[in-house]
Amino acid sequence: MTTKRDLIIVVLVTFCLTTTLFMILPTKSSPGDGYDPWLDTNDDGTINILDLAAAAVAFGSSGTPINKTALLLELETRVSALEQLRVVAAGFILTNGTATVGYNIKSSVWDDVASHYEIHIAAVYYYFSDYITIVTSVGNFAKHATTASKNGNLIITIFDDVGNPVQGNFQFVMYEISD
Ligand SMILES: [Ca+2]
Repeated sequence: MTTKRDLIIVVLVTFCLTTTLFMILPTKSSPGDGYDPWLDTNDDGTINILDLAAAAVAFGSSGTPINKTALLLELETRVSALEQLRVVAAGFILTNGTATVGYNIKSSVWDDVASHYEIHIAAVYYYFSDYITIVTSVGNFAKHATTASKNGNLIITIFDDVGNPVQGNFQFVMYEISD
């Protein structure tokens, strides 16, 4: 009676012999000839004995199959969604206008005359209604922030609880929605 173990041994021996044969006989197939990336289990661009050996080792195992095509489509959908709503710039700005951490911030200053912060975003001519900019003021006092644009720069004004423009730490994220 042939057991499962015997069958696996037979398969492995067959692969070892096949390996030897493949080493002796030069391959005649050119790269890309009938190449199926789904069969290339180690993703090295070649279907060879290494891919077969991986299947041989896993021979007899079982589990929940995955629908590779559906998985690929799902990933493409997610990437597409990420591309449609893209972070253009972000940062944490201190009271004096210095960015402690920032993404795509070319410069950031406090304008003492205008009483607002002016942020130059790298490679962007900022117009307030072309982007989605979220600003959050930092602290435990009643403050709110507004966005505007001036000469292609992002303008952020922080107001205190009675509506006076003030200095204060804040953080912002700017998104771009693609058409
Ligand atoms: Ca391979």
